Amino acid sequence: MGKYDIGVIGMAVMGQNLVLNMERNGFAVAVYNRTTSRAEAFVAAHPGKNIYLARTLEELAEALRRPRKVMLMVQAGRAVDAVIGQLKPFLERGDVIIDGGNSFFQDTERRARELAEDGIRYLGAGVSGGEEGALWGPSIMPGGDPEAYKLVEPIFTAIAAKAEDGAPCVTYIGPGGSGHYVKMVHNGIEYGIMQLIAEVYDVMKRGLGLSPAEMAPIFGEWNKAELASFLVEITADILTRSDDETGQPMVDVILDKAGQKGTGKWTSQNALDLGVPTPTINAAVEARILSAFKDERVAAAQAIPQPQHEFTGDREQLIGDLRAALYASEVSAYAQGMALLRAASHEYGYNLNLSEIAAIWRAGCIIRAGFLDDMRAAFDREPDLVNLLLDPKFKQDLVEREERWRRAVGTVIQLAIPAPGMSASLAYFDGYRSARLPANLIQAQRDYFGAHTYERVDREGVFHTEWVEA
Ligand code: NBP
Repeated sequence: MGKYDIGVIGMAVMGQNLVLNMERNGFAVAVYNRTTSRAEAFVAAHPGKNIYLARTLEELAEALRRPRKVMLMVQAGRAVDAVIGQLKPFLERGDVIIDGGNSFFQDTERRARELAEDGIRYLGAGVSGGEEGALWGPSIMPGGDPEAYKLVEPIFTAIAAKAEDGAPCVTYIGPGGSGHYVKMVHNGIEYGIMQLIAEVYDVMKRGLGLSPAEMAPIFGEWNKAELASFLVEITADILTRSDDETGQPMVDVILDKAGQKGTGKWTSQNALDLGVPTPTINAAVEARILSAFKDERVAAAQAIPQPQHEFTGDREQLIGDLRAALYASEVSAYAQGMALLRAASHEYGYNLNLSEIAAIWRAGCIIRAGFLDDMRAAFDREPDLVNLLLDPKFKQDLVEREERWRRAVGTVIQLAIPAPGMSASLAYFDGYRSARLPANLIQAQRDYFGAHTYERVDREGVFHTEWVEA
């Protein structure tokens, strides 16, 4: 009979750090990696710890207390299916597999169904916080079999980040693939916020001609108040860093081609499938895609005359406007993400608790921010809040900043600096609070060329007009 509390498969950076976190919190951990040398090196680098090196999956299974708990920290996609297939013969009914990677939520639904046939319980757990989070306390979003969650709850509660009020940043999210769904939307919001900060940086660079060293204290200052957040904090840090080789600001020697692993794109794709607007997230995904066209952009920059990017107005005012615009745009991005979660909760029967989700994003994760406390309070006050923009606190915040937000977007457009995230965030706000949109004309056009019919403002029914007189 095994004596280890949990097994972790996948000894890349996330797996290793989660194991160290579990061990530090008093759990005995058995580890396995496909390439054994990697696991050997890890265990050898941490002598004296309560970590057992399993060289085979059979050894791993033997080492674990029953019912076994095995957490996968392998690359999302085929690797997860491969590991499950290899591990299953050594498991028994009632054992629990937890996929802690960034798996697509529908893959998680499928795997849970398939494993249930053999009585194996499955959890899909989103883990956010990068390598530091994994080591010192991530935000964890577990979904799936509720009984299985009870078995891993003590471990997850111990290793999760703790919010300022001491609450662990983990909660049972819901059934099926809901944990990975929430992690996907978390990452979509993350894409949005990163893009918004990058746009502000671009205005400071191209519009105001500030050096990274001059920008850093501005972001540092912003991080002390309403914009306090991990991403603003690391931006200030990044901007102070110099390249060891050239002495140049680090950010200036990094090629402007953004990578992506898919979670942002999945969020946009799923939002389109569910019919939920997420324009800031979509803009962020597209901005990363456009950034990858580096050679084409360089050629186009030569071919097409460049306007004057430099700002000649009141510089202090523009910096204040950018601050207001960043905050308001971030709230808009969160509002879109939360509205998507709300729709998915209905569509997939996830029964999501948006207040708890905001609560577990307060610490440990990449999108942690001071205002998540307010967001949690908003969904506490009104669990059925249809949109964060309607919450009294956030509504007031945005209305107060509206003039500066709008002036910032206008200025940035004048300067010909692309700010698709900020513009999309404002357009979402303007569109959402428009009682009337120009969709009446679109309906007329559809009816004109395709006899798609329309509804009327003055009476019930479905109508068609013969637009072209015979
Ligand atoms: P990676 O995503 O780089 O995956 C590497 C691990 O997967 C290695 O242990 C590798 O084993 C294993 N693996 C692969 Br690849 N194919 C396999 C297969 N067919 N069978 C068995 N093992 C296989 O590692 P990571 O960056 O630590 O991330 C782990 C998970 O956590 C991913 O889903 C990731 O998206 C997610 N995540 C990462 C971060 C982050 O900041 N990195 C943050 C949040 C979530 P090998 O050593 O034998 O090649």
